[in-house]
Amino acid sequence: MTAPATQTHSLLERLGVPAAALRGGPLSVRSPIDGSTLAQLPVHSADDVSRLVGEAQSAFLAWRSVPAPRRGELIRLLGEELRAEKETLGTLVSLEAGKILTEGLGEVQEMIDICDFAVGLSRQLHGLTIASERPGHRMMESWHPLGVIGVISAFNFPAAVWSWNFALAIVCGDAVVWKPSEKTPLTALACQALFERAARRFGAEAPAGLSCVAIGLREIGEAIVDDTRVALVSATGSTRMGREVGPRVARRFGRCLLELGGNNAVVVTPSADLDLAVRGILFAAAGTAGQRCTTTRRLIVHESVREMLVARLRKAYEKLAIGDPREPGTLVGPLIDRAAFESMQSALAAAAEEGGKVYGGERVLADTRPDAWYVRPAIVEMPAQTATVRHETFAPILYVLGYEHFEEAIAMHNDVPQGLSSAVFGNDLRETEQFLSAAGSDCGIANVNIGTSGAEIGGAFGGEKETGGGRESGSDAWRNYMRRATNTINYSRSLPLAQGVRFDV
Ligand code: UN1
Repeated sequence: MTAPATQTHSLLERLGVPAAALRGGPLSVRSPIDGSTLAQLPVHSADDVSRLVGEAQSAFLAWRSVPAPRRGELIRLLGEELRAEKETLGTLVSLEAGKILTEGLGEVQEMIDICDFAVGLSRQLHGLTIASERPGHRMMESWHPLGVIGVISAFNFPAAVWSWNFALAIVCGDAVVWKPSEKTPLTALACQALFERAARRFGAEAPAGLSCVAIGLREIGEAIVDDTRVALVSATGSTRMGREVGPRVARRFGRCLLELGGNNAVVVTPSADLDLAVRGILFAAAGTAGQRCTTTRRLIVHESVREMLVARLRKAYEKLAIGDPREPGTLVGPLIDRAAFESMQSALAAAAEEGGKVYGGERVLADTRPDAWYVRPAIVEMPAQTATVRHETFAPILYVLGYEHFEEAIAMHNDVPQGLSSAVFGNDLRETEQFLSAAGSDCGIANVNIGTSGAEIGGAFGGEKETGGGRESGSDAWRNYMRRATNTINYSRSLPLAQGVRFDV
C-alpha cells in the first residue's frame, strides 16, 4: 500500500490544498494507520483567532441580508463538490482518523445528506403567527440569523460534525469559525478548500470570511470560547472539555451547543431476535474501533439469553478483521494514538480488578506497525455496573451486565452520568414501548432493534445529562443557529394595553 503521507499529499492536492501548506510548522499530523507523519502544519495564535472572528463578523453582517433560499444555493453547491470528491475526502478521513474506507465514505455521505437537508430548510425557516388578545393587533415570531458560530470538533468525525453545524449555520445566515481537532486538521483544510470551490462558483455574494479554519491546540479553542463576538459555541468532545466550555461561554452570556460523552447501552430482552442483536451490537460496539460517541459500551442482557448471546458475540469478535483501514475486508482500524491505547488498557485492568472477566482487548500488529495502536475489541463480563463501567473510555470495550426484570434493566440503563444513545432489542411490544416511554431510556436517542450508532441526519442528534443537552443536525436543530424575535403589530387606531392595564392622562 502507498505510504500514508504520499497518498495524503496527492489527495489534498486534488482537493485544492497545496502541498506547500503542509510543510513547515510545529504541529505534527500523524496517521494512526502506521504512526507516520503526514504533515507539519503552521498553527494559529490567539490573536489570529481574534482576527478571523472579526472577518467572520463582517461576513455575517453582509450574509444575513442575503435571502435564505439564495444562501441555500451555496450549500447546494457545497453538496455538489462533496459528491464529486466523495472518494477523495472519504479516503483522506480514513488516512487521518484511521476509520475503514466504507466508514470514511459514509462520513462524506452524511455531509452530503446534511447539505441536502439544509437546502430544503433554506425555504422553511418558519416562524409562527400568534393570536393577540388585543383587537386590531397581531403577533408573530421571526427567526433571524444569529452571528458568528464557533465550531469545535473531535478527531473521530473530522468532517461530518463540522458539516452538521456548517450547513445549517450558513443557510441560517451565519458565519463559521472552525477549530478542528489537532489530530485531524488536514481533513478540515480539505473541507475548507471544497467550500471555497463552491463559494467561487456561487460568486461575490458570498463574502470572504464566511468560513475559516483555526488550527492549533487548546488556546485556539479558548480564544473562540471567550470571544464575545462568537454568538454560539458548538463543541463536540469529552465531558471534561464541555465542563470547561459551558460555564465559560455562559459567563459572557453566549450560547452553547454541547455534544459530549456517551455511555450507550443496548438492552437485549428474552424476545429479541438474536441474529439481529449480534449484528447490531457488533457494528455499534466494535465498528470505528469503538471511537464513536454513539458506540455501544454496555450490553444489558436478560439472564436467560446472556450466555448464548455472549458466546455468539465472542465468536463474532474473533472473526473481526483488524488492520489497515484502507484494505478491503478490514472491519476494525487503529485507535487514534498511544494515549487512547493506554486509557483502554487501564480501563480493562480496572474492570478486571472490579471482578470483570475480560475477553480480547490486547494489542495486535505491534510487529508490523510498531508506531500504531491496533487492538482486538474487548468484551468484559461484569458482576455489576462499577465505576469503570460508568465512565466513558473511548475505545472498543463492551461491558456485559445481566438482568432479571425489565424494570431493573431500565434502572441500570439510566444509572450512568451520560445520556446520548440507547437501544432495545426485543419483539415484546410492552417492553420495547416501555423503553421508549417517559419512564424508559433517558437518552436523546432511543432505538428499537437497531444499534446505538449510525444515526441518520434527519433526526435531532444529541443527548442529556453529561452529554450536554445539545441537539444538532435534523429536526428543528436549525433554531440553535438563529435568534427569535417576537413581534406585536398594532393595525388599529387605538392603543389598548395588554392585561387590561389602564394608563390614560
Ligand atoms: C460522533 O461520534 O461524534 O450516529 C458522531 C452516529 C453518527 C455520528 C456520530 N451519525 O454514529
